[in-house]
Amino acid sequence: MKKIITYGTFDLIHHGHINILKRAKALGDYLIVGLSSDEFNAIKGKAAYHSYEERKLILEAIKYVDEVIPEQNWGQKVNDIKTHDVKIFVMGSDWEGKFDELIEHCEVVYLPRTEGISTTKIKTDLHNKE
Ligand code: C2G
Repeated sequence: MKKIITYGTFDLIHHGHINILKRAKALGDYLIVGLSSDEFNAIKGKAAYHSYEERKLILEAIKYVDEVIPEQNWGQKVNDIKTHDVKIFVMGSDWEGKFDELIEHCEVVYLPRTEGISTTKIKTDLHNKE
């Protein structure tokens, strides 16, 4: 079984998230998502609208996602790749080059981001409509 892994906050799920999950899954047979915990989001300087449990429930309902594990720190990726026997690590192109050290352990693929959508844009657009 060819396992793929990707990581993120996946707050206020939108079509940009769906696109990368769909394309990541298409690279193999089994997609694991390392979902940022609320505590790790604080370290990333992000405050998600939905809690970890709510974001996990939503991700698990997406047909491209086979397993959700918590992402609690920047350094767990190598261990995750080994533990889960991951063949390909996937991230959006905004992370291009940032995780190339993982090439020792698995294939590293950066996929083009979906233009025109982001969680921040959703929040801003909604605020401006008030
Ligand atoms: N993404 C995308 N297109 C968008 C928005 C997001 O392809 N319009 C991708 C991002 O590139 C990322 C994934 O969707 O691969 C999740 O995005 P975020 O939830 O914003 O994740 P991020 O905060 O980038 O956290 O250790 C890695 C970090 O946890 C990544």
